[in-house]
Amino acid sequence: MPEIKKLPKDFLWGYATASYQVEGACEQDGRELSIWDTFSRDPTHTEDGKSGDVATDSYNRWEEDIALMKSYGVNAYRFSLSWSRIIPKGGRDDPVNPEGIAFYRNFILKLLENGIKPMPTIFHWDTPQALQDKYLGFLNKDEIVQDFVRYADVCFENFGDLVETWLTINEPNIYSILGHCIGAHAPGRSSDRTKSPEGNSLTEPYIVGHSLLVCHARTINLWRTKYKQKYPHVKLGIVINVNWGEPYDSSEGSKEAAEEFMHKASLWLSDPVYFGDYSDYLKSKVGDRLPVFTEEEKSLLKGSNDFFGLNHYTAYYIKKRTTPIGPTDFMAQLMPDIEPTQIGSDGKEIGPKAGLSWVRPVAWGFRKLLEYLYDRYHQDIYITENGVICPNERNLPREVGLKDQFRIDYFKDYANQIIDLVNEGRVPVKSYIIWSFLDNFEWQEGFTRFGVTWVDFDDKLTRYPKDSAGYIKKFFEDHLEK
Ligand code: GBH
Repeated sequence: MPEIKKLPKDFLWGYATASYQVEGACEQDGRELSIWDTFSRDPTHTEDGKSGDVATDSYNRWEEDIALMKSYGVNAYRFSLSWSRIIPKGGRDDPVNPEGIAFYRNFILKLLENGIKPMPTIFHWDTPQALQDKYLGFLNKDEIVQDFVRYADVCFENFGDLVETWLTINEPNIYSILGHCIGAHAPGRSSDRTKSPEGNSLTEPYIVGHSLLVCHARTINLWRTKYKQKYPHVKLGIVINVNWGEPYDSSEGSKEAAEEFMHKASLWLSDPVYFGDYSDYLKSKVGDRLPVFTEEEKSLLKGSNDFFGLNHYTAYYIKKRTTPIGPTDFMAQLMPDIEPTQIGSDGKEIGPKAGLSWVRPVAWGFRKLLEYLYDRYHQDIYITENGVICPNERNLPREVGLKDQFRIDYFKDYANQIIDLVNEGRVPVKSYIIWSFLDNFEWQEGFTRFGVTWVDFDDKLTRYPKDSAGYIKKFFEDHLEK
């Protein structure tokens, strides 16, 4: 038997979800609406015409969910807090909802009782609708920062004694671009007037990204000044979505294009967290559409992460753009010089087709990315999301869907990259959190099947473990030091 390479016993592993994708109960116990409630209640905004009003009803089934998770052997769970459940109207002078606080406090206590470390995300895209109505949410930095920091303070005050790992904001790059350039996510803003009566796809994403970073920086500052002394072991970080961009071929043009892709799609919002400002490279490309940080903001941002929170799913080949950009292809207009493709210069696909067009398994890209990020930032990396959907999984009958070999292969290949990098002493990866605990509301895609648990959306939302849940349980039993 070859010796099995191990991960240290404090390595965190488990599953992730987000409040709007699973909780449902959107007007229960004092919760008020978020921008995702209003956005997805318009049936033209989701693939299946459905909203997350009920989702997987996890707000009501939380005990059952924790028991199931426990049976999967995890030692951590990443979930997000719903701002409008905690402060229904969202604002700094608005009342806190005691039922919201009680729900999350009980939830976290139950996790701990089961040996599962809570990893809450403070903000996973569900801005209170009242704040969007009052001042356009993250388009108004001065207002949103004050409201956000007060919300974070309420979270720290009420759950700070129970949590060791906080994620401040999930994927600010996706919130900015999908919500304010393409208009596919809430609040649905875009220059495309068939989608949105107002919005500017080329400027708003940068304004929103900027506000999100300042919210992160001031939240960290609040923690460090008000709570850190009391809870010195606690770690906090922002979560960035990063795909790997592989140069299409060995030409200089492809190399430059891949670098530009990394900067424009992702490093845009992580460089400031480490270096205190946008890169000169980004400034030269985006020019005066990029907002400017004050000196105070720069110093608060620099060094504001205790770890790099990474959501990673897939890779693309990147080449210099050769084809014209359509008048409403605003995403391409944000990155006009580069073109991502899934077919390589050798004519081969970068990875097998999965159940959604954007997520092909490319495990070697994961390894390259982890090396790249560590070499850039020299900090521990927490994988906060990684996952896949099997080909056609959304349309399979349950008996077939439960046998998710495609997902098993994906996890095996990705997790082994981590094990290798850690054992080589090459990259300090400290967690592997898988998306997702259960099939759920996949934003504009409607209900899909990203979970290791099959949810019967037609019959009482009953949960059935897929094969992958058992595979991963055994994998970590074998690979974690005892
Ligand atoms: C994460 O986003 C989210 O944090 C999580 O809530 C989500 O459920 C999970 O991944 C699975 O998708 O318009 O071609 O970009 C990952 C980044 C951005 C990937 C939006 C899918 C939509 C297709 N996602 N993207 S595209």
